Amino acid sequence: MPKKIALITGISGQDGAYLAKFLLKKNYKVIGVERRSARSNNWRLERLNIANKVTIEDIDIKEINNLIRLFNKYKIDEVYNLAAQSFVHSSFQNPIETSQVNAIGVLNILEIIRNHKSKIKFYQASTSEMFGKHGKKKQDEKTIFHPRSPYATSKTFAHYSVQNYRESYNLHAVNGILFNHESPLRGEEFITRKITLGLAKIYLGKQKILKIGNIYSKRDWGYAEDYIEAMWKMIQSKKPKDYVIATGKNHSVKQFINECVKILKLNTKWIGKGLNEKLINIKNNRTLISIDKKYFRPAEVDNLKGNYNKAKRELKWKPKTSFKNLVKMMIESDLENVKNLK
Ligand code: NAP
Ligand code: F7E
Repeated sequence: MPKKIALITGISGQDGAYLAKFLLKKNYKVIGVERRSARSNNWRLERLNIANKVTIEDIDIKEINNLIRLFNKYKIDEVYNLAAQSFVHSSFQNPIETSQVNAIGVLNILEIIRNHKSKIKFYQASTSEMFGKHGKKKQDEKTIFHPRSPYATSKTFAHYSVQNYRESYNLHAVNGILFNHESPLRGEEFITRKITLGLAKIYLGKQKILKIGNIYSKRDWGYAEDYIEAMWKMIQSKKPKDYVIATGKNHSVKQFINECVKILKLNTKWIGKGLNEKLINIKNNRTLISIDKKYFRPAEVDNLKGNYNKAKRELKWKPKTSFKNLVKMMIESDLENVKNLK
């Protein structure tokens, strides 16, 4: 049997790299879409030892004509659309670019698949950020969206577009509503990685202080590789549907920091309130973490906790990695990274 061909947009990102590794193991031919840039951004594929096992095509998903050429070049079976301007904070500074990629970029691909001769399955990277100010204890597939950022509004547009193309043109298109998922390959600007890298540098004497924003927001943090399997299961299912993927537990940013501090066996305490709250080293009273207003967002998503029962029931999926193990894995990886810094 010929190999199935999977197209991954955003292959240079955290999820793209892990998904490529997963699909290669399943004997797919993997084509990756990457934006051309002067510097190679393949470090994740290299870390996973798969950079030479995937075929890279330089395309920006905002450019529909290049996408059309790509779909004519390969006989694609499955598309995983992971490309996005995915950083919520910068979506407030770049709302138009964010929407062009996260909303119109998705519409570009849906239009191509609709016009294509063969049946192509489509996975869209939807997000728990769409729930925003939800007022529910746990969020599931039926929870009403209340997006709180240009990132979330653009992803909500894409989410509804996928549903609309499924209903209107019978496309095999699914939305994976994934809650935050992290790993040693997470981008350094996201809070989990910012904390593990920052504390690893402080621990090894390479940095004095880490400045962050709102430590009271809560997220349902899972491990990225567990979530990749859910993407694949979703797209394989006979009837295309949308699924929430989460752990069902949440923690605050402050609790994430406390877990890191415990692993590093640092003797610390929190003092002060509001913008003056800080984490200090008890031995010498030095500040390790302080609050900086510039990392706050114009509108915050205070807390997220997912109900993944539908995925458990219908896809036989459940998360495997605990919060404690996730934090440990990230801290240990960043200690190694910092030791190897020149
Ligand atoms: P990520 O690390 O930021 O990766 C995003 C990828 O998209 C990068 O490879 C980036 O390429 C690429 N990209 C950005 N703009 C593009 C464009 N115009 N054309 C082509 N490629 C473009 O994100 P991630 O954490 O892997 O997340 C994957 C997807 O899941 C994203 O759509 C994200 O919004 C969504 N999501 C993530 C989470 C999470 O917790 N990680 C949760 C829910 C949903 P460059 O390297 O060139 O920037
Ligand atoms: O922020 C707070 C911040 O940037 C988490 C993306 O993958 O997951 C991610 O979006 C929380 C927020 O992720 C800092 O205010 C405090 O409440 O790590 P984050 P996010 O915004 O939840 C969703 C599901 C996606 O879809 C997105 O693509 O942490 N926070 N201080 C901070 N956040 C950052 N980045 N930096 C700080 O200094």
